[in-house]
Amino acid sequence: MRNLFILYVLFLILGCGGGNQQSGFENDEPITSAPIAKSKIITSDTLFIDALGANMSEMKFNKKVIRVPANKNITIALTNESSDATMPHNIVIIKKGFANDVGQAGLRHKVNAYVKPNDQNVIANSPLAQIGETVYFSFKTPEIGNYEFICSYPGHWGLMKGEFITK
Ligand SMILES: [Cu+2]
Repeated sequence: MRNLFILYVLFLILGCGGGNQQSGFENDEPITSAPIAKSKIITSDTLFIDALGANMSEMKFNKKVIRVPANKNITIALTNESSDATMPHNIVIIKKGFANDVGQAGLRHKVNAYVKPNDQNVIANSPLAQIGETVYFSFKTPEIGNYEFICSYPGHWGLMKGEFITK
């Protein structure tokens, strides 16, 4: 229900934006790879990330590096491509070097997608995406710098991680 509400709000916000503006992202690879079916709330500032892998040893994000403009409102759409129902994923943008701290702190906060509320080391996080699900979240990117992203689902952050760079 809460996710539906967030989607509705996003739709209201993003639905008003023009579709012709240039993307502010500079990426080594195309940002968008999403099928048309998801286009309802896609804008040029939506970044698509996939969580891949059918088991604990294969799990990973489809990007190792995310580059975005600093101080800019963006939306991340995370799709869980796993076929294993025991593999929910999220994406958490964190201060560099705090993957284990954030993961450990989130262990007791399942209701908050395994992120400790008001964790000082967390910049933004998505809800949990169950298999086949796409979750969306919007936030203002931090000032110019190097950050990290992880999945904070218990046991995942060792493999599911990457660099988050703003410039
Ligand atoms: Cu995960």
